[in-house]
Amino acid sequence: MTYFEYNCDGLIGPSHNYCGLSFGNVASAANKNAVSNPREAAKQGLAKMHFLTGLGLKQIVLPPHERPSIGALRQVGFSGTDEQILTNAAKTAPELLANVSSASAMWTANAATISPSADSKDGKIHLTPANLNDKYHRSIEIEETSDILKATFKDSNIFTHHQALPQVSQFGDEGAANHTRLCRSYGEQGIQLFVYGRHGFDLSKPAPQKFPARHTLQASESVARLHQLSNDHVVYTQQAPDCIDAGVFHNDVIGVGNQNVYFYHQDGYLNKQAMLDSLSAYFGDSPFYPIEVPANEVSMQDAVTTYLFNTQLVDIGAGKMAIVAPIECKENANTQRYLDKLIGLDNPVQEIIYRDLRQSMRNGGGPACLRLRVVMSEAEAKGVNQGSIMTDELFGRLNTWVDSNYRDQVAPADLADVAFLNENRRALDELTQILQIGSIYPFQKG
Ligand code: SUG
Repeated sequence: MTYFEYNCDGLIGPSHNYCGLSFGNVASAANKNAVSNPREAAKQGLAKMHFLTGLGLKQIVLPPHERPSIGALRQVGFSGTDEQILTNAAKTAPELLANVSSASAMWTANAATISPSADSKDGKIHLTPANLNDKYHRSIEIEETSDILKATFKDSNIFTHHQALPQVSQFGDEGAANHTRLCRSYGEQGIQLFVYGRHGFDLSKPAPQKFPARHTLQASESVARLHQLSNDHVVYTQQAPDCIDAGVFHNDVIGVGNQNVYFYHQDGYLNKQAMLDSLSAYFGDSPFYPIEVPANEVSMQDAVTTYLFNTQLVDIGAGKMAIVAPIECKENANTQRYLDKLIGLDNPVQEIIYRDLRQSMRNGGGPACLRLRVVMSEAEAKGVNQGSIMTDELFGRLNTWVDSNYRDQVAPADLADVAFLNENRRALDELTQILQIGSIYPFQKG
């Protein structure tokens, strides 16, 4: 049986905007109130997906959420027609409207944590949507994310969908952005690395001082239990608090892994040696390549501005891997020098591919933020909604759909426009037909 890694990318939504909502995310704060270009954003994301399929990789498309979320406004007491609610919120609670309008669900690395069947005691693929409870604008993603995941990973004989963890800070869960599965080959039982920012209950334990640590040890442990992982195939490690204070709000901004490679920054972890020892123990006599980037070659600051570690490390066949990096890594002398050197070293990484994802990067989301990984066999992949799987034809249809439905400029003030809300709903309704995914949006359910 052949197993593949599927990348499930979030299609960037028609109301993609910059409202500066993420405290601790340097790029989001720096671009507050900038004018966005949703059309360009969606096309940059689609081009990345299509490019990866061209490399022989498997790709799934996850649709955007409906934004602004009228349901979220109703939950906090706005009433009347959808149009009245939008107008009233814009007038009386503009900061709330900004929060319920974020296109943040596009970063599907935060949508859920997924464990493949080879790692779970019951041989099923387990999915737990992240509660994202550190930020209000992200916490409202859970319900729609769960619906989208259930509509995409349809077959309940293959996929087990769990509920999100309790919606309190002790169980702060940011999903796969803090989770990496390493393995000898995709179909074998792997080792799952869970990286957390703080202890959920014991406040005397190390934690950052300036920016929030969004993800707790208790969240990671809960997901491992739900997914029926065996204790000797799980590693928990804490991100260095200073690194979070420097703007590394998720582990995928400071480390990325694939199969037998873990690529990470020297100063990323509180107890790095214990983490590496546990990973090495799993690999035993078979090769394991920890690639540590020294701080004197690439500073933490360089890592945060270029997203060197928010790269996709992908298998390109014949034992080789490529790094898919944001173009910003090419524009920074330190990261470019490092990447040029890396492909000459003794490890499977043989190629660096730079992609322009600036529309997403301005909100703090690089190539790896845009994707959620799931390992499936060919047989398991039959349980996925087939209309969501990227093909040349789907790429063409989605590009045409974006061209005819997306604006090329959105300023925060546009989010209050009733015509914009209706325009986006029409577009999303059409999208569900293209993906043949059924009625996933609240406005479609009536
Ligand atoms: O949660 N930005 C996201 C970026 C998430 C990146 N994901 C990963 N690292 N996996 C966040 O901080 C900004 C939205 C705004 O400001 O409008 C935002 O939510």
